[in-house]
Amino acid sequence: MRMSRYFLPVLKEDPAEAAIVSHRLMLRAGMIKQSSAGIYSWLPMGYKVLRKIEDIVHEEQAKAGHMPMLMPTIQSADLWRESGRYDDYGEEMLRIKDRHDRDMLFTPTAEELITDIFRSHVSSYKDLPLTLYQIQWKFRDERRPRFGVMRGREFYMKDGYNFDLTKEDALHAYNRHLVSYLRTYERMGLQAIPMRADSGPIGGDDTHEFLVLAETGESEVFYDSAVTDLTFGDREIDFDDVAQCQSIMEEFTTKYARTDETHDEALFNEVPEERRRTARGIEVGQIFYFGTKYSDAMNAKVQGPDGKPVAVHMGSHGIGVSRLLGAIIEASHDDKGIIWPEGVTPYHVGIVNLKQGDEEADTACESLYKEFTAAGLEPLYDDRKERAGGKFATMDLIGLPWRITVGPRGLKNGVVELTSRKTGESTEMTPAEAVARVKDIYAGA
Ligand code: 5CA
Repeated sequence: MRMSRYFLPVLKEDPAEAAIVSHRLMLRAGMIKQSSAGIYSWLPMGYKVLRKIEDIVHEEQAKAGHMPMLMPTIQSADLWRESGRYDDYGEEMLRIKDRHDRDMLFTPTAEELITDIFRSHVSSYKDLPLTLYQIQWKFRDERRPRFGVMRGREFYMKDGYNFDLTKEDALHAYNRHLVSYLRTYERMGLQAIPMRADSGPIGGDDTHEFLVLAETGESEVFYDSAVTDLTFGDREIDFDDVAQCQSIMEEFTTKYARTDETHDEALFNEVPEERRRTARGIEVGQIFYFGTKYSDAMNAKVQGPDGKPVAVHMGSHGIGVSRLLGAIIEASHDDKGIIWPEGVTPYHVGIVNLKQGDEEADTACESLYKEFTAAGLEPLYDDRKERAGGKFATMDLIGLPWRITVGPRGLKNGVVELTSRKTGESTEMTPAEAVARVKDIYAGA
């Protein structure tokens, strides 16, 4: 992409309405624009990162054997009356009437609709286990939408649903999701700690939230600092291996880590004092096992091995896809702007031409641009006739992890400069070396 043709409406001033850094930086970097309270348009760069996050979620779901699909955002109230949640959900649910005066709603989650699809098409235990998911817009009429995309009213969510014959099988699905989520967040450069939580309107007793530690997080959390030493890394996982998933689940959930909803002071005091931490966290996902809550209410049964009908065991599993942009920025920024982790960066490398119009500089930039593109990487080339200071400030603000600076003076010695956004370190090298270095970095990312 050439900056001269890009739609990147960066703001010079800090917007007054933004109380936290991620919201401020997303507005300043021209990623989103508020349309009404808690509802945003995603401008090209914001949309690009959203898609990258979505891609990672899809890839990791595929590895776990879960199937993508898509359900509508507008649903009939009838299914929600069957489960009893039409009344329970309260004012958070956006209720709509169609022209025939029928009650409709904008989906806040989709347990009812997926259960209806399941009961219409699956009738035998032989078709289990089954896990279906979607990434779709949700609406919750939050009392206090705030912090930009972190607590929106309209937000983008991955929601997945497992159907199993027995509780034991459903608990494997729960563990499988936990394992797959750990890997998903790590690929985005995040440490998200599974914490025992409260299930709220979804229901059930078994639930974990995934929290990214950040001062601006909305949840108060209590944990044993040993949990922050755990990393998932690039272990080989067989998602059908019940014992392997269970042992990873135990590794990550046995140490004390709870949100304020389930915090137990007496248990917490058993953690050695020097390891006890109280902090704040951003909830980027949650997994639930709720047994037969919906299958009982909605009569979703399959024929069991003995020929008798049994209600299926279910769970649901969510990732806050749009919230993740905010969480990643909260975890990775400095006073100049965003610092994208390589896994989600909108463009792999920025090219800054210090003297647009200088024949040699222009030619060198064009050839870098072509080489990166040919290598399957996406460069963002600042080809505007702007002062170098302004170009650097924009690059720092939008936070691409790597920048190549090209100017007539360096080119006289055959070199350009490669700069890391994170460390600020710059190294001179030939253009060919710079291309090779950046290719290497992303080959390993
Ligand atoms: N049906 C279940 C699992 S699919 C469910 O709805 N779970 S949830 O309520 O925990 O939502 C899943 C994730 O969506 C949350 O962990 C959070 O990251 C994200 N989320 C929830 N509400 C909002 C909101 N108002 N704005 C942005 N993200 C949100």
